[in-house]
Amino acid sequence: MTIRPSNECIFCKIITGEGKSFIVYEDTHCIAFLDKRPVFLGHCLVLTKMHVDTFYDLSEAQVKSLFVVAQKVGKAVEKGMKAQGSFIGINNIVSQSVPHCHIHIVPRNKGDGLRGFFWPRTTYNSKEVMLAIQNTIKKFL
Ligand code: DGP
Repeated sequence: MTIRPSNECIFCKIITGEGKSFIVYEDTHCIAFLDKRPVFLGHCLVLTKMHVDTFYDLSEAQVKSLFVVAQKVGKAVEKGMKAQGSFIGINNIVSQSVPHCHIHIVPRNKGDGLRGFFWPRTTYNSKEVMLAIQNTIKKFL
């Protein structure tokens, strides 16, 4: 886990002003800017200014400020882009191309073609399997 601004991190460079970006919101702790390769126009990234690799490395205070800003920016994205809704997501390590925790906010409209964000779904074979998995996860909480 890295919790200090990193010279290697492209998002830290955006935060310090060394890297170019189109910022839509900024406060003491968080920043939001346009994703340069948007799923749809208006797709924003929201992140803490403090470099933290993944969602699980955030402190409780950081989680709070990040989600408060994500809610604010998400509402603005929906209104500004005249979208019917939005998708909010965080990649952690797998599919995470920039290791500085960030929330994707993607404006969505019915029939926009994403069809549930490309997630293939599976099923549980039995209630016993569900119970075993429920207990396995609960052990770590
Ligand atoms: P992820 O794959 O979940 O880590 O998302 C990283 C996103 O960051 C991806 O959608 C593209 C975007 N991105 C990568 N480099 C830059 C950059 O230099 N500027 C901006 N604005 N977005 C970037």
